[in-house]
Amino acid sequence: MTATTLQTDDRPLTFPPGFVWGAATAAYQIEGAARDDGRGPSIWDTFSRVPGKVAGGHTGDVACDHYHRYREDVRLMAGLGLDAYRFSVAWPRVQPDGSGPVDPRGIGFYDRLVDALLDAGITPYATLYHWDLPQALEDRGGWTSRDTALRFADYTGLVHDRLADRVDTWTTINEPWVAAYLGYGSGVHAPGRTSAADAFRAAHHLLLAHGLAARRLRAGGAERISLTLNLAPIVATGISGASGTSEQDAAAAGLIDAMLNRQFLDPVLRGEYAGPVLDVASRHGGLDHVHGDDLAVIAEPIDSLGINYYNPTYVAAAPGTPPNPVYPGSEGIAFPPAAPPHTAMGWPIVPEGLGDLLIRLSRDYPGVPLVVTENGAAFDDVPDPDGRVRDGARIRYLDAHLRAAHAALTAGADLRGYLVWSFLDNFEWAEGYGKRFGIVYVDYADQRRLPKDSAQWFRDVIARNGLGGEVA
Ligand code: IFM
Repeated sequence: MTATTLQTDDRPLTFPPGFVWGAATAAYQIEGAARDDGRGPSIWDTFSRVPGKVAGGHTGDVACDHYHRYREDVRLMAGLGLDAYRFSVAWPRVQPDGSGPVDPRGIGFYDRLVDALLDAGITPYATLYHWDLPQALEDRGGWTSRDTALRFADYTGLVHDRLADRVDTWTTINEPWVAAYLGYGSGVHAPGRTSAADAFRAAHHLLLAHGLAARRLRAGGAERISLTLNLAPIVATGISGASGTSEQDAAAAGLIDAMLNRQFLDPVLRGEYAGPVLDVASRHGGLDHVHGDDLAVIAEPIDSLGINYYNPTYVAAAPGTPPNPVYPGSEGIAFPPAAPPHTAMGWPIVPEGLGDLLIRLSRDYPGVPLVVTENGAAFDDVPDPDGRVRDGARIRYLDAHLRAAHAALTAGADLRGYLVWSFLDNFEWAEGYGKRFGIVYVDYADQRRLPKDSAQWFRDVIARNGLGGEVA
């Protein structure tokens, strides 16, 4: 993609009236209570028990015990003044084996959570799928099976019927690229399969599931329907990571942009697959899983696009390089490491990337309002002896990204809200509990919550609907 990097400085700035401030989490990462109230096993319960798959052998069995502590958590959210809280519904709580009637105990939890949020003046943003596929469906093919998309549409209808009177903002699926390419391509996420052909099939069925669910939600009267994608500017760079790029570097960047970004944006917002995606897919298992009117279903209009932004991806042409398993077709492409600074995940800190992304989306896919549904950083937070978590690095990270988002807004991007990832420290998938993304610290030994300095800072941002001049 072509980047038009916007300049920012540290002056106070204000966001438009009605801008939505929030925080996000996901069910498997925080709820725990993995066997309570009839919840069935998900692919993450299975995968996290496979030795070596998750750092420290951690599982989501207990996580932040949010299932039992949601009232305390909602009180903390209210104390920060959040406008919106984005949570995900655990499919295996609602339908323990992925089909059949609703388990009233499982959906009952979300009933209570939504009521608690509304009582606290916080708008619930419900995500229907954040990677915890019922294991019973994986046993029948998982996302490589078309039937899983049909099951997802039924599940969506059941959850919507139960919560529609109080929830009007719905996200179908979180980060289908991650679910498909880390889950079925590289195998570093559940269910741990390692087949490019399976990853393409999974990606298509996740998109189909989104489209079918969006239609179901629309038919049920849902007001705001969304899909959340993990998107990144793809930056052509020289093989050493230095600037000075060739046409080959630019072509490499174009291909990776198609595989990461356009593979999802184009079907949803244009009703077509990008040419390079079709080329690569046809060389990896073919396209027989793409049926006649699938793209029309996938392109069901949405009311906003959710963007999860963490960092750009750098690529360079490097003949002879074997393919990266998360990017089928990437033979001859290297991913040079980015210059510091990095977060504790090793991800480069590049706030301008968020501004570039928002501008690019507004230019290439006009007409759809944008919401940053995740942005944040893991750092090695440790409470001081006085119990305070001085996470100045996170405050600087968030401040810089909000400045970049504001610059994009000023340049015309239709950005409606910003949700920090994450409200709580939580189970960071294959990294276990070692990586802390929260603005609220969780002491996993006793489940104490300690709002970090960044939480207090975010409260002030929300209260002034913008940024002050000085940053920690
Ligand atoms: O923790 C994840 C989240 O589940 C999805 N988006 C990225 C986050 C950080 O890796």
